[in-house]
Amino acid sequence: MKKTIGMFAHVDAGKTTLAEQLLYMTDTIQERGRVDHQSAFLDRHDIEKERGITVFADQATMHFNGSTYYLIDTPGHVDFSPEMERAIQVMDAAVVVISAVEGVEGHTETVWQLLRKHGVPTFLFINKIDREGADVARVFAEIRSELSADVCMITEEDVLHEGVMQSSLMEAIAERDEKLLELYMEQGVEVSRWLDTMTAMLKRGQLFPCFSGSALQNVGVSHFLHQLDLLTVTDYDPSVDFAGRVYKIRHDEQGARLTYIKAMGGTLRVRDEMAYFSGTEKITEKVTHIRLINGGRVTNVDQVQAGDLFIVTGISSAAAGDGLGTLSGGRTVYELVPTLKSKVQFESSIHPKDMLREFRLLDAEDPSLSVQWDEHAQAIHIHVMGIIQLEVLERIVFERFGYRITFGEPEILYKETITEAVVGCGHFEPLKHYAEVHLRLEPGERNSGIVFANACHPDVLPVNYQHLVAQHVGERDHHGLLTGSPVTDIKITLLKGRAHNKHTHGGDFREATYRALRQGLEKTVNILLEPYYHFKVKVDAEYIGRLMSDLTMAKASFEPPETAGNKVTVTGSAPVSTMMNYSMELAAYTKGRGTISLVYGGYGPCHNEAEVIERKGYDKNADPEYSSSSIFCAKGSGYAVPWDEADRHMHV
Ligand SMILES: Nc1nc2c(ncn2[C@@H]2O[C@H](COP(=O)(O)OP(=O)(O)OP(=O)(O)O)[C@@H](O)[C@H]2O)c(=O)[nH]1
Ligand SMILES: [Mg+2]
Repeated sequence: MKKTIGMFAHVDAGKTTLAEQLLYMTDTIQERGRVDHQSAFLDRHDIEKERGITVFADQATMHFNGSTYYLIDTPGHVDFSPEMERAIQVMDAAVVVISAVEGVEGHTETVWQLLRKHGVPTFLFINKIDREGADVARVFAEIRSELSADVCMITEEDVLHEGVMQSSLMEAIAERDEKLLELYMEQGVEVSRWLDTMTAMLKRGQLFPCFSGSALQNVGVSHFLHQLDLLTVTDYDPSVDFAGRVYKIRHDEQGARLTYIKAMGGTLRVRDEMAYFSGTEKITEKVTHIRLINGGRVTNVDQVQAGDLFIVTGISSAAAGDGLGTLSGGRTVYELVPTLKSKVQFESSIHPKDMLREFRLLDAEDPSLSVQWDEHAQAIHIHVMGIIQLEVLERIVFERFGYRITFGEPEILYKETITEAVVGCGHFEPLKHYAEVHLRLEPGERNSGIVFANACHPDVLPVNYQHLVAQHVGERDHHGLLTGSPVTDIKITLLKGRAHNKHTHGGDFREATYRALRQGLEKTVNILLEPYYHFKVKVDAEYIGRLMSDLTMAKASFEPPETAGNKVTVTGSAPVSTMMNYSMELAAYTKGRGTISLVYGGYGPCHNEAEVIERKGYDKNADPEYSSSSIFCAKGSGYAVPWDEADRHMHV
């Protein structure tokens, strides 16, 4: 059997250490590496070794009990969570590691929600029981109240593999399966039947087995591995047509693109053709090499089968999240998105376009960067999760490309949206050009992004032009009127349009679409949005007064404080802009005893809209990339009509 297992957790819970122990135990590595000794098999990069944190989701292969395991170790640091999220989609099972001292932390909850959304069967491992202050019972109770009541403890006494199952575990299963309970009451049930039921429940997300131990001291790890092996079952079929999913993009030293794929079905051989969609375009390309990866080692192979994870060369533009073969066309939408943006700074002797080329490579590997080229200012901007990510990027750019760079102070990534529906029209007709587009813009649900719909009849506008409009709506972030920030949460419907059978050229529909969008924005009400955190702050009772006044200042909304013993917990949501530096302040006034978890909670109306608009100083009439006017043609030459007069001139 082939199984892909991922390690997930809050930073420092012990994912890499546990993975290392599993690899050692299965004879994959001869010596146990240690994160603290900079010798871990899975934290190979210098940056990871120096900082003692995982930055890249690396993988290793191990064999156990006749099965092949692909083990993916993900970063726990929030700044690298997009890398973690990209890995989730290929998991057959996940292991969530939780420290027996720190318990459930902010990022543990984020990881848990994502795993539930993707329906990944999940095991829990309460780690570090050797440390002072470890309390498995307390942490287990926390897990049941904060993550799921369907988590059940499997101790060594339960020993499922020796044909015995403890009655407490049977009870937990029977509670969730009435038929099995009835059968059990009537005639008794074989242990194998209990096991099958439990495995099925795990797959459906109705039950989550929990273990405890010490990854560092090798306590409970063998028991955990045996149960993991017993309870994860996959049924990949190598005989069907090939289906795959891209989970990562990298480049080799020569800049050749390496596409990391998991085969979900079928068999893939070197020189096979592979089909996928890039945007709306269908691409078919030949696979030139297939390689298996194990830590830093890479081996060439002729073929791979369903359930395997491997690297392919020869594929030019499939991106992480894309489906391949019979899965082509499907793409994963990511939830953990950056809330900050920053400018790339470098010496004037380096040509910006050279730097841009390198950043486009990084962008392919981490699409959450959303690398943007500002033609007007000749500057590169990226989206970022946080400061640590920027420090790591500076190193990566130097090591890989030899450029010394720095980043501008990260700024909040504002967005804009509309609050009233409107129809926007754009017409583009300089001499010998022609395109006209009518779009309905409606406020979408918060955090839904831009959604495109088509209500245009093919008799009104031929289908190929309709596709062009769809493409131009989706090809980039569009500037809003207030600050030039990307517009979002808008449903855009193509109502009608017109092409000319001689004069419509490539690019004309882009002009008309952008102008229609912009004219629509001019005609309706625009508001500014900013990112919010969900927060949870825990302080000693004596600090609650200070905390409440700080939260009020930060424009937070929150639930009534909850008291447990001497500790008070406050949960709520607040703008990223007012809370991003609060952890330092909290540590200072609570003398390091207060804890805070900040989890990205989507966009909401900006708390200081007027101030931000003033500070940004965006002039909507001077944006070189956007115009709300339309171009019409008379007596052989084009002339511009301002947005508020353009409707009367439209041809359709
Ligand atoms: N005492 C004790 N320390 C442990 C245990 N497991 C891990 N550690 C230590 O905890 C620290 C973090 O361990 P890692 O394995 O790097 O944690 P991680 O979850 O991979 O961290 P990130 O990848 O940065 O999110 C290291 O100093 C480990 O030696 C354990 O069972 N007991
Ligand atoms: Mg790690």
